[in-house]
Order: sequence, then C-alpha cells, then structure tokens
Amino acid sequence: MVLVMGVLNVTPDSFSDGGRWFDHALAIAHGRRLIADGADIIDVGGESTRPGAEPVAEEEELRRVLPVVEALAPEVEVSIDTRKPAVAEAALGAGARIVNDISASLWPVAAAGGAGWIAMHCPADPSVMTAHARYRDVVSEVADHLVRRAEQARAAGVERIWIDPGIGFAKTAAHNLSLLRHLDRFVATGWPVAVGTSRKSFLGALAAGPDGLPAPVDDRLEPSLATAAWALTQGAAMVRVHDVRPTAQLVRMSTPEFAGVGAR
Ligand code: HH2
Repeated sequence: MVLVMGVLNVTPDSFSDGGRWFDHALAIAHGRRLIADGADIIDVGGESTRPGAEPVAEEEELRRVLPVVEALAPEVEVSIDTRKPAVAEAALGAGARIVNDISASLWPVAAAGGAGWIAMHCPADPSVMTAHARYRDVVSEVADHLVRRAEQARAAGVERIWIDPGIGFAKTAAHNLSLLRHLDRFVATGWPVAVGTSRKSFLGALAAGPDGLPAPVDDRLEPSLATAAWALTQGAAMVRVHDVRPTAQLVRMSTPEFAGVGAR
C-alpha cells in the first residue's frame, strides 16, 4: 500500500502552513490529528526550503523539532526533514526512523542510525535554487543523480531507501510536469519513489480561476489530490502531503483490496 507522509512544519515561514504549528504543543496536537487522519509517517521539519528561504541555524532547528519528534515517535513512524547531519542525528536519537533529505547527501547518518532515507533531488541551496532550474533532459538528469545516490546509500548499509524527484526544487512548472509525466521512469529504476506535490505553486497556476489568477495556497486541495492520484497510479510508493485525510482515503480507494470489496 502506498504510504501517506503527513507534513508537519515547525517553522514560522513554510510556504503553506508557516507559523501554524510553530508552537510545540500545537505542532504535537496537529501531528496527532494527522495520525488520526491516516498518516503512515509524520514528516517533522524545522526549516522552510521554499524558494528564497533563509537558512536556519542548527541550534534553532534542533529547538524546533526535537520536542515534537520525541512526543510523536512512540505513536507513529517519524521522519526528520532536514539537510543538516547534526539535526538528522539528534532526531534519530529522539526516535525518528527516517531521514527525509532534500540534499540527498545524508545517507551516512541514516546508515549509522539504522534509519530509512529519502533522497530528494535539489541541485542547489533553496535560497538560490531558482537560478539552477536548467536541465538538458530533466527526467534523465534527476533520475540518474538519484539512482547514483541510492546505490551509494545501499552500499553504505541503508536498507530502506526512497528516491524523490524534488518537485518544485530548482524546477520550473514545465520541469515539474515533465517529471510527473515520466514518473514511470523513476519507478522503473526499481527504487521506491516518493513524491511531494502538495499545495506547490505550479499547482496554483494550473488551477487558476476564470480570472486567470493562480489558486491561492490554501485552495489547492483538488490539484494536490489529482497529482497524488496520478503518482500512485504510476507506481509511487509514498506521497508527501499536507491534507492527509483526503489523501489517505484516495490511497485506500485505489487499492485492489477496495476493488475486491466493491465487487462482492
Ligand atoms: N517538499 C518540501 C519539503 N520537503 N521532502 C521531500 N521528500 N519531497 C518534497 O517534495 C518536499 C520535501 C516543501 O514543502 P513544505 O515542507 O510544505 O514547505 P517548506 O519547505 O516551505 O517548509
């Protein structure tokens, strides 16, 4: 069954939920709501990586995420969304079991901690990544890069590995659509594929209203669900989403088991 990863940003400035779960108690309560809604994994992050975001100091990132990881880890599988080795290591110590790594470079930390690892493609620091949205062949370049990293991680002893094309990370809308259209190429590598399209800005443009204005960030549920549905029909193993309840239903409704029940 496709895994639903629920996003929990303990940040003041994330692009869609910045500031909403910045307080630890609110973050933990939201995490529990996402579990009740059907999340298989809660992805705790303490640094926004939206285009142009300012980096966060290590100490501050640790302060943001550790109490939340500690509180939720006994209740659900927790991933830590970070690009800092020390934050990943401390989060694994606090109970996290997956490193969700937008730098695709932290496999040694995952290997040392016996954790799973998500290798996401992002060729430059988010503060400057928009200028790096240049590819000759976006699908081949991203897939080749991720496969090389996944092979290194496997050789280092990481057992659970996912590759993620990094939708919206140094990608234009055309690149994002191309990666989604050719998701089967990622699936065909044999590595489990994770995909995160939820509420991202290219969806706002696609879901523009009759006035031509992009759909605002809090009005992108339908395109988020449509792209999650596309990803799972193409063979993705995990979808990373803000709206867990409808996505978990979508996943359940798309399984052969459900079809079997319907046929009885
Ligand atoms: N997208 C974001 C953050 N982490 N991790 C993976 N594996 N795949 C993604 O597509 C991905 C990710 C960006 O979304 P969000 O966390 O909601 O926003 P922000 O970076 O502003 O906190």
